[in-house]
Amino acid sequence: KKTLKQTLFEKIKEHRPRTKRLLKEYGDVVVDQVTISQIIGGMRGLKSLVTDISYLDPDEGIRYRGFTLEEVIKGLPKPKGGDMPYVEGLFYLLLTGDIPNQEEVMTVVDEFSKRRIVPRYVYEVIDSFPCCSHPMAIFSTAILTLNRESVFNRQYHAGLNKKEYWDATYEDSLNLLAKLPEIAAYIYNKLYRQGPRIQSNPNLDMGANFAHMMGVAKPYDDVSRLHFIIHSDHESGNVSAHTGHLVASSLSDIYLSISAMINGLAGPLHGLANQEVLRWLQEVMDKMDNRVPTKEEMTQFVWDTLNSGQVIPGFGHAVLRKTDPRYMLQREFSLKHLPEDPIFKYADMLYQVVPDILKEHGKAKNPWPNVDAQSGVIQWHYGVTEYDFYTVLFGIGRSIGICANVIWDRALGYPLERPKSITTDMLEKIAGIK
Ligand code: FCX
Repeated sequence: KKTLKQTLFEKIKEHRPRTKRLLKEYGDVVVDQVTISQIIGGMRGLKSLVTDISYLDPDEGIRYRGFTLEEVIKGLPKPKGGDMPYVEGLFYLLLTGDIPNQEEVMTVVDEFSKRRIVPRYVYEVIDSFPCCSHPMAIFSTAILTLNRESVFNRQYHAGLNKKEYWDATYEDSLNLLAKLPEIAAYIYNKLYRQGPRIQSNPNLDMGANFAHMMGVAKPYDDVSRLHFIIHSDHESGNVSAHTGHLVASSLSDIYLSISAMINGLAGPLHGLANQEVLRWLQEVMDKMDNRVPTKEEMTQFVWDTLNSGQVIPGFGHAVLRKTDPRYMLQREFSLKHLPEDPIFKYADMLYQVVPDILKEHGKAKNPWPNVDAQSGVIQWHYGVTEYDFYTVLFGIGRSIGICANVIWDRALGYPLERPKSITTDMLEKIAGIK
């Protein structure tokens, strides 16, 4: 019986010659050109990164290792009685490209369970945070605190061979991923519950264990699995994935890299948008005295937000040009489990009115909803109403994809990332103005 690590190593050995050949024989082949608007405009659309973990098609949405989200959810093994697959199975898929069988998934569940215990000092650091700190700042710091545990650092300083970097990074990644639900549930309890914390249950898979520690009954285990799976990866150029990859490219360990990517995820144009959606909806609800607004009333709220120079959170995307399949999956879940939920009705009303308004507004290249327009709605329904916490959940999911990416970055020997910058003067010369 092969372990995940053995299977991964076989895949790495198969893949290495492909990268080597591209570099050696085709290194000068032109892939893309870069324009001034791309340089000033956040490198939008510039093909300058490589990853095999996932690919984002503007019209179709994300594929993990070639599989659509529907195929991932259908194909991965599920726990007994669950509608959503094991998150550990997703990690297997992202790392190897193969859909694992039940037995293979259980070995990963077992690995995670063995590595889940969080050192006491992490809890002490969390406890010492001043009041009103944002959970993302606490989460990022808790992860950073674990940097002293890094297997990679220890082995690197003992003279680790480059070819083995991925192995130590794999160990660090599993050690960290297994602890993230524990850390997140502890932060949640400390900030919002303050009762005795619910200890984790080593017999449960990641999603079920998280639901158990949060003290939320079924189907919150499936909610957690779905949430972690659909948030795990969105190819390489988004702020969190890119940050994780960039920081790791200097051989910073996985704790430093994941903490950094969490900080990028915490911005309102990226992961924090899911919190912003709920905050915005709450404002609307307050104004409406909790009554579901008419289409006309909602249209007015949306225009008021746009006219005051703010974005509509949960809509638009830098790459996608259609409704986000991650949004649709959550919408389907909501239609099945919480069709009468008032916040869901609000969110659905937004789905009906916002795209046409954004088209009329004429700025956003993509008027359709993204993942963040729905995720908070589901959390709210199951009693997790503290929306400041929502991006932490996104962060657990995203860590899975970024760890897979960094392990492969190291396996394929990707170098330090270091693009070149130029000055405005130089741009003006290139443009022929000067
Ligand atoms: N509401 C209002 N205006 C919007 C908008 C929205 N939802 N989306 C884009 N625009 C505006 C932009 O602000 C920009 O205006 P400007 O010309 O005055 O600067 C213009 O439309 C063109 O932007 P566009 O090219 O379509 O989008 P970008 O690639 O620059 O940015 C994001 C993409 C996602 C940042 C943008 O659509 C946005 O701000 N959306 C709201 C926040 C959000 O939901 N973020 C989460 C995205 C994602 F799913 C995630 O990372 O989690």
